[in-house]
Amino acid sequence: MAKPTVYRFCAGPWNFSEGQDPYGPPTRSGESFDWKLAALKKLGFEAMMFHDDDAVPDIDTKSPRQVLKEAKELKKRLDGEGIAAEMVAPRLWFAPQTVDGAYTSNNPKHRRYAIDRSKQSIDIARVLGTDILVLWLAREGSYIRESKDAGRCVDYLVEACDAMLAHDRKIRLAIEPKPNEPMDVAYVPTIGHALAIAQLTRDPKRVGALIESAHAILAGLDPSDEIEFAMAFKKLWSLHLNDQNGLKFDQDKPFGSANLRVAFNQVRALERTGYGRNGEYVCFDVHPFRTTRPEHWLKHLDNSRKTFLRLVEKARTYPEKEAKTLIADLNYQDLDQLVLDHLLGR
Ligand code: XUL
Ligand code: MN
Repeated sequence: MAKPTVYRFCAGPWNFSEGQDPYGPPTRSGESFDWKLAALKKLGFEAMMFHDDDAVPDIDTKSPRQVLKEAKELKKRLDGEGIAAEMVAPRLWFAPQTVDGAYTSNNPKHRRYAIDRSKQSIDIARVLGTDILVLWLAREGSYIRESKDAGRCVDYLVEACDAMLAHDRKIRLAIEPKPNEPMDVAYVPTIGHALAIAQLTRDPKRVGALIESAHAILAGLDPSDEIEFAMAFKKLWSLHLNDQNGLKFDQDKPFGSANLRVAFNQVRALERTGYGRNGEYVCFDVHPFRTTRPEHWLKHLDNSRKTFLRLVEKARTYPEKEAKTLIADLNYQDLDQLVLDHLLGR
């Protein structure tokens, strides 16, 4: 039997958000990057994930040389704290060039901007010592269907991936699907879509996925099935655990907050498939509630990990034998109760 996985944890600077939402301003004053780095360390997390402009602020105003210089300085600070860079993700949803899509914009100059910025993110990833480029395809979709050609957009996405794969022989692309928000409908809403795109690229082995619990729930799917599906292809290279209460805006709640059983099944899927055994991190893409006071600023991360580790124990002590007997007997009624009793602690 394989040794139990020792999980390692990760979060991004945006997970220390200040409470702003579309209807109101921040409720906590901003903290510096150094404060966030120290906070991660205090929590005992081992890695940080970065958008390109988390790593190098105001990136579009800086020369490529300056960008690399600042990336190197960041790498030194990370090394000094003993924190690894888990991934880099180009932020392709903020600049005026990405107003109607990045790789799938109808404007060829804007598509070029997106590809160039992605290549630069790969250069940053190389400096920071990670081979994972995460692609959350925020604006690759449509506000109204008639504005774009969905088939052509597949070609554009493949062309963009090919350009990134050609730029660096080692880089791996982890596509993070999400079905909507900010777009009405996204072109890559599920892991199946992401892995299908991978097959069309010049090096399918280097195109995989990142699953976020909330995004899968927004697609009407069970995140544990998405995890098992991606792991069946050996293509789950990163993970954003959080929670989501039904079909509404992306909530990024603490892990297990909305549905403990769905969270348990995700942990069980990770345990069953061996996620983490090749050095993958468990990242929490969670945000503090708007009401959170500064002295409780780290609770959403600490609590997510606490719940995760308790569910690991629940997965490891799950009465497999009893469950097997009930499955063989088609007694799903008692199987259902077995799971509930196990979670409630008999
Ligand atoms: C958006 C989301 C992003 C990505 C990184 O919903 O999850 O934070 O994880 O770009
Ligand atoms: Mn995410």
